[in-house]
Amino acid sequence: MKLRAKTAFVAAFAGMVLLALTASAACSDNDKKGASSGNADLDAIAQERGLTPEDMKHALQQFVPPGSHDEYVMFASGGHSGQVLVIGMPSMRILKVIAVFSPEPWQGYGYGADWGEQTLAEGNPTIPADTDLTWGDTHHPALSETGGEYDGRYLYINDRANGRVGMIDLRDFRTKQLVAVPNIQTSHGGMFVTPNSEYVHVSSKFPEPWPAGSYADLTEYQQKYRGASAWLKIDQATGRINLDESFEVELPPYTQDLADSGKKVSEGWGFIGSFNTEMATGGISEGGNSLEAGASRNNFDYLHAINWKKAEEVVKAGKAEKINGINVISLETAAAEGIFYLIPEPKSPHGIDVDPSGRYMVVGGKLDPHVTVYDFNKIKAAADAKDFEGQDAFGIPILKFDSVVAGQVEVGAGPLHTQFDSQGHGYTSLFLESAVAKFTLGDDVVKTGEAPFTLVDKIPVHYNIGHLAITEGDTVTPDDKYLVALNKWSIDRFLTVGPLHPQNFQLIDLKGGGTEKMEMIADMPIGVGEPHYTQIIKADKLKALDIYPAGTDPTTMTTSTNAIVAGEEKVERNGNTVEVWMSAQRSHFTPDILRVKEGDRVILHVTNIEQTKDATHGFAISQYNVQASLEPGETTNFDFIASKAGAYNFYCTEFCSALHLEMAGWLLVEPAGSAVAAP
Ligand code: RUQ
Ligand code: CUA
Repeated sequence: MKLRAKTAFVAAFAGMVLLALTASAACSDNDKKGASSGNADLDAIAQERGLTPEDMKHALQQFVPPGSHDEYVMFASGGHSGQVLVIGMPSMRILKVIAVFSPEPWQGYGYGADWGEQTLAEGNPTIPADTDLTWGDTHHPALSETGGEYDGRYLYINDRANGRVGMIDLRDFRTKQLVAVPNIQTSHGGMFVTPNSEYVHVSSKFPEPWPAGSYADLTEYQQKYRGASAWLKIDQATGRINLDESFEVELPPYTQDLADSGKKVSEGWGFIGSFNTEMATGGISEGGNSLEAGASRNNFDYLHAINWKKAEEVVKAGKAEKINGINVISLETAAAEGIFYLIPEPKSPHGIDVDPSGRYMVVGGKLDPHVTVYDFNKIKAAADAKDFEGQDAFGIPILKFDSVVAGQVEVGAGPLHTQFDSQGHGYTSLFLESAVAKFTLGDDVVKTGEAPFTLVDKIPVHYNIGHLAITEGDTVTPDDKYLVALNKWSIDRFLTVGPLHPQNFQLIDLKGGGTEKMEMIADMPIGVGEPHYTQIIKADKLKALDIYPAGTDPTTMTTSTNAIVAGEEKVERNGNTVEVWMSAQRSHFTPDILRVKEGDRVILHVTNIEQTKDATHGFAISQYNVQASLEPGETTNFDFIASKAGAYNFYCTEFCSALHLEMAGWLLVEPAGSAVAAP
């Protein structure tokens, strides 16, 4: 099934682009000279399909010939699908959906095999302890970095809904760990990794009664509610998060929003935007104001600047307190130790993005047509000189706006997020205007001779853009090739598929980031969730496995103790437990008849003993909700109770061979008390 669908998709896509490709060649070379008969055909095709020379040029820019590979790989959050999408660029072909927070049957994630079951269970919060979460709202993917460059090892992603973090191992593109981050119920800020992947950061969205797990009425919001900025320690060998070596900084009950990592000159710092420093709690139904009205009264909210290198030292010096299993630096300690500063940002901002030089921080005005650009050198100088305008209600020093701002640029209506090229330009998404604005940063980073802090270009997008991402965009050396606009609405861009429309990714050519105008190349409908953010890595940085070494347990990435080779298959009974070591290869399972008794515990270890690329098998048992994908070399374990008597068919769910349909067997569950003896 999967193979057929994939083939049809690629064929349709390739067919469309080939037409445009060949037609375009006709245009550029032979437009006016008269055409050879071949080119005349192509002209005819272009005419018949109503393609303009411009269309054909764009098709050429996006086209990746059948069998050829994309230059970039985009990791896109899958929004409330809970998953991550892997998309080739520039072709914009979907390469994979990675299961993270939601069960995903085609990958056997959450359907009886221990990899998915354990990973999903590990992500269940301990406070409250009784929730089996089966979805997430993925927002901000963060690739691991070395020296400020994506290194292709790991990918982290946050769950906006439940304050969790997922870790994906890019050796096999599978989720290896879900972490319910203590003291964070909902998350937004981050994810980002520090420039050498020491930590992956996530901060809370809405504050909660503190410490997490207690209760306080909203009337005690200011006194009792708190947020947290979590610095989660990454184990370099496995990519896993180690909570024992992680820490949090307590945050005031503002609504912490986006966040970004310092780099180069600002390395060692993290920045988190906020809104609702008014600490409004809503209450339209209780005689109060709506949250949106209450949260927009003040002229300024606060950008939070956190010195994580200093925080790390403070934790080592024993000045943090364990709360719900993680070291927490209190607001008091953070203020006293010079870890935490507040910087006024024009009201209700969105987005905070650090430029590749690490010097400039750009904040989107959201309701105001400006972006505000801060200068880290000024922030550092003001903090060192204690040049404060005062402190907030929680004792955190507030820097003076005028002392730290570098400039403001009027970019257009609804500025949200900013990305950067290597030529000193920022590119800001304009949600209300449905456009991307390109402007210049400060003198020292602008390489084009344009004046600093000026708008230099704008391109319409379709429609309601949220994030945007540039190839290698969050590194210290962005590739000035493509920009992807992540549009929340598509309205009329695609065939109507019911009232729930696809989201729309749009591919924009950056023309090398110089002074030329941005150019729209292609649309890509996204048929699942609301993808929030993406990071785009050069494809040759990824070193993914194409088969597992024989007998690999994907959970640990080591050889499974239950791996077998052909001939070692066996069944053992121990009281009411039946343990089976099974092999899978084209086109049979060995053993292919399993005899158990009703109520037996069945422990099944299945090894795909093949070492051929793409020779994946599946293993599914009818009526038992068991389904796994067994990639070549993989050993997977199941553990279930044979609770229903009957003869159940099990079969391979991947069309693996000409005799795939014959790759099946029987789970015979003899009724309790049956005279027939199971082994
Ligand atoms: S945020 S659309 Cu959830 Cu990344 Cu600004
Ligand atoms: Cu193995 Cu189909």
